[in-house]
Amino acid sequence: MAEWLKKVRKGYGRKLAGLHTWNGWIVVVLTFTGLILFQGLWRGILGEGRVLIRYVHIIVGLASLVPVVYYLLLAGKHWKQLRGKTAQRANVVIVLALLVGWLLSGLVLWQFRLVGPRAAGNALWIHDLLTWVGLPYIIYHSVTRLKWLKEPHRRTVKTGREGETMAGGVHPAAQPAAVMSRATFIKTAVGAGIAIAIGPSFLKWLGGQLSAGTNYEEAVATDANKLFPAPAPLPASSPPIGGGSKGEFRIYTVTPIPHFDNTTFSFTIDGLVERKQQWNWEQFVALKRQVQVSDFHCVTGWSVYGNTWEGIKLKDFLQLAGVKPGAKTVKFYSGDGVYTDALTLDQASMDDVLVAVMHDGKPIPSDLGGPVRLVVPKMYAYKSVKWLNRIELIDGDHIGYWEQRGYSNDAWV
Ligand SMILES: Nc1nc2c(c(=O)[nH]1)N[C@H]1C(S)=C(S)[C@@H](COP(=O)(O)O)O[C@H]1N2
Ligand SMILES: [Mo]
Repeated sequence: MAEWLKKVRKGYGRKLAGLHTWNGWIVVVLTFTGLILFQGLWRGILGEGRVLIRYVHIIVGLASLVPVVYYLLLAGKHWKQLRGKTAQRANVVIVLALLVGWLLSGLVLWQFRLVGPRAAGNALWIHDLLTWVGLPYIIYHSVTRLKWLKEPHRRTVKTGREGETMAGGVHPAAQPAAVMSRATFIKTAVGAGIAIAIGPSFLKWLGGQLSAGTNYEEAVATDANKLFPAPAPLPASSPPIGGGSKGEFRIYTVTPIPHFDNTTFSFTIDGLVERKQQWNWEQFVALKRQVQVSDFHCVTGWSVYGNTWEGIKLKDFLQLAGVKPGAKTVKFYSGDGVYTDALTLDQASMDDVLVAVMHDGKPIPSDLGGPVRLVVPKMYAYKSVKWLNRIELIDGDHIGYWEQRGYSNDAWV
């Protein structure tokens, strides 16, 4: 055996225990940061803290490679030691598979730019699936392994003097069977608790994966916007020429979801323009629209393919208002009062940048940024401002909401 390997394996039992503890803490940190990243609720509350949490998640995730490799060096001996202990061997395999699966899919997600949206989408799917299957397993594993849950004869309680337990008269293994049932009861309770706590989100996630469009239909059905008349779809939009979008939007917002009616809706173009424009809903819905099919990519890894959007090209708006010579940047405001973003004049003049009013032949529901949202297909979706209600031309630069909080100003997919 190589000298270095001998060194690694010296003090094997102590090292194995240390590894287990370290690994446990890594999983705890990854769980908390991961759940925060997953939960839409935290987006607005944390702001730039979210980007920091993402870094912590990535760095600790990468660091989880260390205990895995270290364990593999000790694995031969450990495996022999577990001969006959099927449950424990299975546990080792499951935990290793989870860690490696999370690590590999996490690497792909981290390098989303290199791998492109398809691979990132698949990696996100695997990362989520492993989480929904693996996390309950690991929680169950750690809770049921707590010392106070073990039957007394399996506890390694040190007695003051050697042989004292024996002298006490009752051999621990001779404890009545009732103790066993207590442990079984608690394990069952813990399992049920986890199922109740995590089950619904898991089923919801699974449902979203299996039946694309359910959430969307729900969002359309419960649309909080009350705007009349409803936009009438063009023939290309209904049925959608894209055949209907494939994938699930995840509803992202940094504010409570705003909604609008005819008295609160308005749409404005101002700043460095020749002719400032303002529309109410009746006027806005009468503007001539176009239909376009495009893909939608979020930086966090999910995509929705083949969306049929219907709306007004941004470049038509710019032409209508007349851009003044000094203008350099097109700034977008959301009706949520918080979110903004910007494009250069060149980017804003791209043919596929759309001020969208309909998606797959239906009004865009409030959850998804309706009645009016920006769509910039060639860029990550943080440029696609939801509840768009104002376009301003400015001479300087503008750093958007997420760009201020650490997202790259270069959003090209
Ligand atoms: N007003 C506003 N627009 C927004 C956001 C937001 O939080 N607020 N999130 C952006 C991000 S990061 C993404 S991925 C998409 C998500 O769109 P969806 O919620 O319709 O899926 O909206 C973008 N536009
Ligand atoms: Mo996003």
